[in-house]
Amino acid sequence: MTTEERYQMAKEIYAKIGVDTDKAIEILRNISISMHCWQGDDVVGFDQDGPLTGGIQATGNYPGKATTPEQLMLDIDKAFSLIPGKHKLNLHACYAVFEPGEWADRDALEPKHFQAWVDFAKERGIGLDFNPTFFSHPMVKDNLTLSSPDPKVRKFWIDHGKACIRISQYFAEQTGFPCTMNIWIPDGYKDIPADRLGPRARFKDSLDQILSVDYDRSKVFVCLESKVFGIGMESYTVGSSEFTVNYAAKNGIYSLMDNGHYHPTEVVSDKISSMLLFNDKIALHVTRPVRWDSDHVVLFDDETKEIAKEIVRNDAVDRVLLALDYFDASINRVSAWVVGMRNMQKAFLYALLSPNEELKKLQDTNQFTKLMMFQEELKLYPFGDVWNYFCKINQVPEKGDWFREIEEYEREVLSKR
Ligand code: RNT
Ligand code: ZN
Repeated sequence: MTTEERYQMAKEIYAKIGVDTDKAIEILRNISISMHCWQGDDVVGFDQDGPLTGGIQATGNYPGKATTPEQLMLDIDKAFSLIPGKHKLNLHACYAVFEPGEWADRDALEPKHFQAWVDFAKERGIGLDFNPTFFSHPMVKDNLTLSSPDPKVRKFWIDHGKACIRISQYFAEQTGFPCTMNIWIPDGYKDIPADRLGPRARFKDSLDQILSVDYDRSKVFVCLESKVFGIGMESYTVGSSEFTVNYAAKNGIYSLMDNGHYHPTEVVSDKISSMLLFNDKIALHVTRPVRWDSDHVVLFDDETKEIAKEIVRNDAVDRVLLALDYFDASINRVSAWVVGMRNMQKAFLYALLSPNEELKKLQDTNQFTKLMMFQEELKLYPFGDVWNYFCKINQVPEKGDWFREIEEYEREVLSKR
């Protein structure tokens, strides 16, 4: 049977439970995910050659990682060619591309240092998102940046934040797509602090100063990402959830929830509805924490599906700024991108192929036995046939067929680096 024939059969099966597969495909086609450039080189970047710091870690030593902007761009293109639909590219400030002999420190970065990425995006008709890089730099002193008691350190990072807002605005103006700019700082303490308020007060003031830059809020969506702990910062994190959610709400910016940044039994899928009730937009980093914030590749697993369901059934596809955030250095890095992106899309498709109104009715009429049965039965519906058809009409390989291209790319390109 051809992919089309299988799709026609699946379409009828879904129609019996009131699900329109054509409509689901149409919605999925327009869901754009921000693909993080940092999976391609283990979060190293091009503006310094020190180690990755900030309490985050990429583990593994798989050969072939990108070490130049040209290589990273080539790898990103390869990944995009195997992912259905059109997506955004998420950059970090440490990925500045300097002319030969040129260099600027983080506090002095300008839009021109990202021109190569702007050209890349414009040629492909995609949008860019951005992140100031408050880690892997000698001015991170004692694990502190925007909350540091040292005025010099704090000023340096405030200037970095301001520079990044200007760069984000440039991205939006040049590409025609709004730019999501996410602030995450690693600041925290390994052991029990003597003062929890002081660092947070300084962080608050630093953010106020960064946001005092004049920028167009319809073009740049500034977000603030929380975290519960980092390696070496186990006892106290300045940018906790309460801090970021309150700061964002009070200052008209957005909260970003990374599903690796909570206690292990807490789930972001359960937080989305509350956040949507009080914010016109929310931002997410989808990742896969294995026992800790390990940033494994996103799978088509229960929590990823549940996150997608919350976005779809709350009619919030246009209100969620969605990015992926993981970095696995132990496997082919291009494959890691493709697997994670395709899995996020599969999770959306799964949610879109669910008779959500019907399920809500069962809940509201106390039919929990039937609700459980139905949700379990749905897992065996011919979802894969719809997914394969979606890949086909978007001109990317179906099933695992894309992996042949990864193998060839590894042979021809990555293994020669
Ligand atoms: C770290 C945060 C942050 C980073 C990226 C590289 O725990 O999740 O988002 O992963 O900025
Ligand atoms: Zn994150």
